[in-house]
This record gives sequence, C-alpha cells and structure tokens, in this order.
Amino acid sequence: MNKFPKDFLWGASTSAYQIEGGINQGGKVPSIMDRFDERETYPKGITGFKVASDHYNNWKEDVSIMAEMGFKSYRFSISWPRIIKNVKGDVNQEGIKFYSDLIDELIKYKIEPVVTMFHFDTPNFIDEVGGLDSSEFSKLFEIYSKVLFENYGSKVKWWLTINELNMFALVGQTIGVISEKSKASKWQIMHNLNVAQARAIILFRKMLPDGKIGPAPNISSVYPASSKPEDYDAKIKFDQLRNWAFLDIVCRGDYSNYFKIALKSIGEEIMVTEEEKEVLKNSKPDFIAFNYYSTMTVETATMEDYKKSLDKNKDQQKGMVVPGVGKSVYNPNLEKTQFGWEIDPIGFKNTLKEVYDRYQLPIMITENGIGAKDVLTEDEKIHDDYRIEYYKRHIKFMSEAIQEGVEMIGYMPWSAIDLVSTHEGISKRYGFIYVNRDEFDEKDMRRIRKDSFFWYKELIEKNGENI
Ligand code: BGP
Repeated sequence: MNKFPKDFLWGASTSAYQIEGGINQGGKVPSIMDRFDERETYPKGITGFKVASDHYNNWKEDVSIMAEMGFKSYRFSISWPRIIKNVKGDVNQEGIKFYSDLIDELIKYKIEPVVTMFHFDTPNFIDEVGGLDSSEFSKLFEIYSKVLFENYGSKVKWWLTINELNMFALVGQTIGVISEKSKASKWQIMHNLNVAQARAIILFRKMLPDGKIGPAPNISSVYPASSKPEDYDAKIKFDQLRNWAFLDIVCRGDYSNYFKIALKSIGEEIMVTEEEKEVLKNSKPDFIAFNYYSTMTVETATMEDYKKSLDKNKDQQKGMVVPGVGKSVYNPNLEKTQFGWEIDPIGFKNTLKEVYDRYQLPIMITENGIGAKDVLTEDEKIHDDYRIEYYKRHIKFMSEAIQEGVEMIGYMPWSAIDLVSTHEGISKRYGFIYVNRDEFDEKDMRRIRKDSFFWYKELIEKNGENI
C-alpha cells in the first residue's frame, strides 16, 4: 500500500509567460519573453508567448477545471512585468488585482496557492540598470518581492523564489532567459540571482514570519557513463556545477570549496562583495522545492566537445557540456520521450533521497512530466496513456522514497494545462487539460479533459493509495 501524508499537496504547475498570453493587456510592460520567438536563435515554425493558452482571459474557467480535478494546490508564477511598471518600482494595480482575484478563486475552491515569484520573464526595464549582469538586479528584485509580500502575504503560505536558477547558468541561451545584450559570465549571472533570492528570503522572514519559502532549482542525480574513474570524477564535478552549488548557497549560506575550485578549473570566477556574503549567510529556506524530469549521465569532455556544445539548437536535457569537467551523454538503459528526454522513475526516487540526505529539509516537487504530441480524436478525446504511465511510475517511486524516509510536502507536476514549451512550442504538450490551438492557428482555445485528467482526479481522491 502506498502511503502519502494526510495533507499532501497534490496539484500541478504552470508559469505566467507560458500560459497567460495577454502581453499587452492589463498594463503589463514588456518582458524578455514577449519577443523571444523573434530572435535568430529561436527554432523556426514554433509559436512564441504572445497568446500562449490565453489564460489571462480564461483564468476562471481554468481554475474551475482544476477544482474539478480535485487539486489541493496549484503552483503558478506571478509575472514581474505585470506587477511593476519601471525601475522606480511603480506598481500596476491592474496586475495586482489579476493575481489577487486568481488567489481568491483558488482559496474559494480550497486549493492552496503555491506562488513562484519569478519564472524566467525578466521585465525589459531591468536593462536600464544592466540587466541580470548587474548586482543592481537583486535590489530591484527586493523591491518587487516587497510588493508581493505586502499584497499577497496574508493569503499565500507557500512561496518559491526563482524557478530553475541553475538553468540560467547552464542553458540560459537555449531557453531564452539571458538577454542577447548580456556580456557577463553566466556564473556571475547565477551569483546575482542567488543574491536576489537571498534578499527576498531575508525580507520574507521580516514580513511574513508564518509563511514558508524555498528555492526551486532543477535537480537530478548524475550517473557516470561507465565505471572508469575519470567518468566518476566528471560525475562528482557535474554534481557541483549542476546541482549542489545552487542548493548549498541557499541552504548552507556559501558556495562550497569544491564548487569554487571547479569554477576556477574552467577559467571562471565570480565577484562576491562583503555585503553579499553577509546576505547569503542569512537566507535559509523552510523547504526545498525542485523540478525533476530525468537523470543525467556524464563522461569527461574535451575542448572539441565544448565547441560542439555551442550549437544553438541544443536542448536543455541533452548535450550539456562543461569544458574540462564533463559532457552529458545518453544513458543506454533508459527509454526516451518523443522529444528525446530520458525517462527515469527510479532516478526520481534516488534524487529525492540524495537531496533529503544532504539538506534534511522537507521537499516539494514543483515540476515533473512528459512533453508529447497529443492527438485530439474526432470524438473529442485525448488518449494520453503514455502520460498516465509516466506519472504512475514516478509517483510509485516517490512513494517508495517517502517509505524510505524522505519527508515530502507535495507533488505539482508540469503542467496543469497545456502551455507553450520553453523553445518547442505548443505541440510539446504537458497538460492534464488540452488547449485547442495549434502552433499558429489559435482556433477556439477550448479546454478539453484528457484521459490523464480523469486518472489524476481519481489518484488525488484516493490520496495516491491506488497507484
Ligand atoms: C522547466 C521549466 C518550465 C518548463 C519545463 C519543460 O525547465 O521550468 O518552464 O517549460 O521545464 O521544458 P520544455 O518547455 O522546454 O519542454
């Protein structure tokens, strides 16, 4: 029998820029994501984020369908450019109202709102102070954080700081989060984001002592490609650069020596001021949230591998290379999704155990899921048995992790409803709810329940005991 805690937060996730659309509605100012699809580097023939799933104009219906599914929680992000108008921090009241209404509606249905403060959609006005390259970034993030805590702090208990902070450093260009104008090293950008996160947590403690806040990186166990000691060496270094650097800084208050040395060995260095050191020391989270899609398998990498990795069309799950450290390779023991992402449910359990063992904080899963080209049949059905199978296996191993001692708060897979992928369009669908549109034909945006919708509804009803 699979046992989940009584108040386990079953739900699902989305992010503002991938679901809302309405980029010119409600006083929203431009963000780096609004025109990502117009960049040279964006793959051709794939829609961008201007309309997305038009959730901005359909949010009430969307929440009611989530309620029908029995969600206990819903993780969504607040769009910074919808809330703040400029570098001075002027507030857009229409934006405030949009999320306030959304939160009230969730509470009406007894769905716990889980808020991501920042999910990839940097407002363009940040460029006026040097963008993510600049240490000023963290101060503007603090101003924004204060507005969020003041307006929503009394209604929202669960807060996530920055989505996948580590992906800014590892695959920032591929997923479009780093501006084309950026000149700083991606590791310095990572550091600026870490300081922003720390400032937000410190402010949170002062303003909302009863709330809970945590980071939300993308974490996965790393396997050596072989039993060659060199590959294990690459695995240990990759663990630092891909995973632990981003959790050590927030949970332990400093970068580890291993990480600093690994950075030096690849010719990188980050500037940390004395004031920032103090800030970073004092920002412990209440829990760890992380996104999990697959594990990673690595072997040692040459300079030649590094050059190949600069290929602009690479994907965030494939072909990650750090020169002098290692490169990711396919694991021959794992199946792949239609989009080439490896499927590793046992790796999910082991990742949970590794994270819990290392930091001993409760864990919330804020993303997990399968992107697929779902087919709408003539009788209006979506038979996504592959998605059900994916979830069954991951939830089964999550339950084993709990039985083996991992303390868990909730599971919010990606995604509640179909939305636009980071760089592979709307055809890479993740939702329990289908959105009737194609890449460039917006059709009627009708919401249709997939087979996985009914399956997940039953699973939530039975608190996972039927898995
Ligand atoms: C994570 C992001 C999400 C999301 C998901 C799936 O990296 O936090 O924003 O989109 O991955 O990735 P993709 O959309 O590239 O398939």
